[in-house]
Amino acid sequence: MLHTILKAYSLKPENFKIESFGSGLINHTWKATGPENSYIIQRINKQVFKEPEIIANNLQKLDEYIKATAAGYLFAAPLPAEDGSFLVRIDGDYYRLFPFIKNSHTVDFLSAPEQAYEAAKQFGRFTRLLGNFNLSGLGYPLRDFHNLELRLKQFNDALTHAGADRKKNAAAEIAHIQQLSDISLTYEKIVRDASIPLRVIHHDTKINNILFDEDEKGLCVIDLDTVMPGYFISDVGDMMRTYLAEANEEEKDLDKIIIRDDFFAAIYAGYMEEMGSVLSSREKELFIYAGKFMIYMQAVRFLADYLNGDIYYTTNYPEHNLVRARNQLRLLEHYLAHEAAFKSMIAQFQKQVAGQN
Ligand code: ADP
Ligand code: GN1
Ligand code: MG
Repeated sequence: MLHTILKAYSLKPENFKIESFGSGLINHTWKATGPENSYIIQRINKQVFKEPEIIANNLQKLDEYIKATAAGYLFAAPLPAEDGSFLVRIDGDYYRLFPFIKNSHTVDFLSAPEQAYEAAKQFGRFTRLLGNFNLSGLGYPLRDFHNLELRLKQFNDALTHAGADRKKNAAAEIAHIQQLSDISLTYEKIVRDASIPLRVIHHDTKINNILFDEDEKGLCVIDLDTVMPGYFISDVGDMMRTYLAEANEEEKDLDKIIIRDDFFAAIYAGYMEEMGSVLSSREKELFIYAGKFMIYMQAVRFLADYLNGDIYYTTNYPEHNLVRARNQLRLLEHYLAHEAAFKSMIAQFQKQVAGQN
């Protein structure tokens, strides 16, 4: 089957060594290593992305815009197949091919604040360069992807339908989610008042969605399936969620979840270097809220999936989603305790910037 895909791109399968690649939870990825060029083959998860054509259209439009306005920017777009299409359909599944970006690598854990800075700068640059892109030209591959109000509703539906065992196992986490539900109010007000603008947002700013070069400098952002109109809090918040602690969402030993303030400073510095002159003052006020928003939403999503019987995220053991939810709730608790420290770091940055001007 993977051979058929390579052929659809006029490549000779016998020249390639194909292996599973990466650690994403949604799509399936392979690396096809060839004598000169290598490629990433990806099967789109059709349970999640019901209309993969929307992704292909979005990426094509964004690629054209970038080529016209920011030549030289590395945009990790898929390649056209022999017939010109950006998706290949085989046995009801959709596949695409990307050039494997040479001398690049991803990391699953951040060991130095410089990595957070590089990643934040890349994600900030992405949104900045697409600042004048006409949003009406972008489709929604996932409707309401980061609609926290709806995620809470889905969580409540899951709770209504969950089996007694799962509900009992998750009793403490369910109560915790319910206690913190006010986090959604700020989001709901943002939407109601349209107080901050929609922008071209990546929506999955995990560290393994950044390619680094051999000197650990950021090369580009990848995993563009969820690129669509959204709020900047999604991208900044997911960086907070995934960069601040060394232990990631898979960690079972919750005592290993420790927030590193210097990583917060690095995210702020990197993102603001690109977006500081673009964000409105209201958006800037929401910088810290972004982390609460995303960590909370991820806890809600993992716990809802546990209650639903693990139908969305790949799981490797029975309580995997429950452990992930517990992990995210612990991270959120620490995040809330660090808010004052984050505020004073931002104030210090602003003083420095004012001093420079
Ligand atoms: P998922 O949606 O499953 O997270 P990704 O698009 O992030 O899938 O790809 C999974 C992994 O494959 C990435 O974390 C990265 O290591 C690698 N990868 C993806 N695209 C490229 C590329 N163009 N060049 C090099 N590596 C890539
Ligand atoms: C999924 O595809 P991947 O693993 O990068 C998910 C994100 C979650 C993330 C949690 C389409 O991302 O929203 O934050 O898992 N993507 C989708 O690890 O649901
Ligand atoms: Mg990814």
